[in-house]
This record gives sequence, structure tokens and C-alpha cells, in this order.
Amino acid sequence: SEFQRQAETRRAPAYQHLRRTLQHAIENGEFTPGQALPGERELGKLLALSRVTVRKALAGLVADGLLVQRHGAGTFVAERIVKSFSKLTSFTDDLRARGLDPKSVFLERGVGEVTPEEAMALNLSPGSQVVRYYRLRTAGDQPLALERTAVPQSVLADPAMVGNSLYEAFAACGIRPARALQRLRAIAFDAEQARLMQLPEGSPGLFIERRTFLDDGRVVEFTRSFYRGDAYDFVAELHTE
Ligand code: 16G
Repeated sequence: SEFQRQAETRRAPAYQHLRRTLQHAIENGEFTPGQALPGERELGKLLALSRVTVRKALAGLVADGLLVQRHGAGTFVAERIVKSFSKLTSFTDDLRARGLDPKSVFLERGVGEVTPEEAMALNLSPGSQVVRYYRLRTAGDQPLALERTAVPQSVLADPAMVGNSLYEAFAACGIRPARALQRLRAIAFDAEQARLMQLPEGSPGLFIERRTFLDDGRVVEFTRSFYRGDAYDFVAELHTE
């Protein structure tokens, strides 16, 4: 297979090469969520690599959240989506990195006058116009999140500019988000949200609010996301001050 061929033509530190090869195999769906990997010894034999090399490569992918190791059972492709809490990525980025198919189902899309809450979050004066989206975000048909987004109309002139991905629409317009402020809290999906997410009412979720800024300080996005509680792991590297 492609995966075997790539792993065999290895160079530089072998474990880094194997790590990248396995990462690509996961991204391309050659290995799918929940699938068991061959054991360390078997992988080593298959690829003519030492067991130490294999172990190091697997450890790196476990640290990245792409693999999980279950004691006594082996190594599996992670089923939850591991999302960095310190990288400014989009829903589309996060899913593509896992070889999943990100989609938007538009529940609402339009232009209107800012609400006081949106005006505060976006640093807009009352009476300004915003473009609004309410989207169900899915991996294929599987609902993963509900997102309400407001963008100043001075940033996106026409709501139709967002087809599937907001950040792709930004990129297409030459808008480069530089940083974001995010807050997160636990919620329970209410009846309406649960219906849209195809979950039992009261299922746990994560409410994440994001304000995204340009280098010049302008706010380009105010998004309130409701992520499935059982589908994501949030990770961040912490430093002492
Ligand atoms: C993520 C962001 C959200 C952003 C969206 C854009 C979090 C918690 N939220 O869901 O603020 O609007 O990505 O994704 O990460 P898109 O480019 O796929 O539309």
C-alpha cells in the first residue's frame, strides 16, 4: 500500500518519518476512527523498523491526540476530535486534519442591525449592520456543533460569500485573522438544540464563545458555538509564568 511504500522510503530520524506517514494515513482515511493499529512488534516487522522507532512514532501521535493507547488492548485511531485550545483553527481545519468531511447546514443566514450584545463583542456602534449565520456543523451526516456567527457587514458584504467555511470565505477576501479570545463553559442542550443535534434533550455540550481579531484590532467574528460534549477533547500546552 501507499502507506507501506512511504514508510519504507524513510530518511532522517526514522521515527519522525513513520510519525508523518501514519499521520497522513489517518488524514486520508486509510486508518479510520476507532480502528486498531497492528501491534508494535508487528508494525516493526512490517516496516523493517526497530520496536523503539515504532514506539517513539506512536508516542508522538498519542501526544498529538491522533492515537489512543488502551492498556493491554493496543493502539487505536482516536475517536474523539482533539482540538487545540491555543491554536486559531476553524471547524473545517479541525475535521480535515482527521480525514473527516466538514459541512455546514445553514439554519439561518441574513443581514440585520446589531443587537447590543453583538455591538459590544464586535466593537460596533449601534445601528451598524451585521451578517449572521446559524449553522449546524456536521462530519458527513453526523452533527457535531451548532454555531451562531455575526460578522460586521463592513468585513463580509454579502451573506452568500460563505458557502461552507467562514474562514475560507475570509481567506478568499484576503482577511487574515491574527488572534482570538475564547471562553468555554459546560451546557446542557435544550429541546430545540437537541432536536437539531439528534441528541436526547439535556445532553452535555460545550458552549464556546470566540471573538476573532485582525492585526489592526478590528473584530471580524463573534461566534457562539455549541459543541457535542462527547466528541471533542480540548488540549492546550501550559507554561509557568
Ligand atoms: C470553529 C470556531 C468558530 C469559527 C468556525 C469557523 C471554535 C470553538 N469555534 O468552530 O468560532 O467560526 O470554526 O469554521 O473553534 P469554518 O471556517 O469551518 O466555518
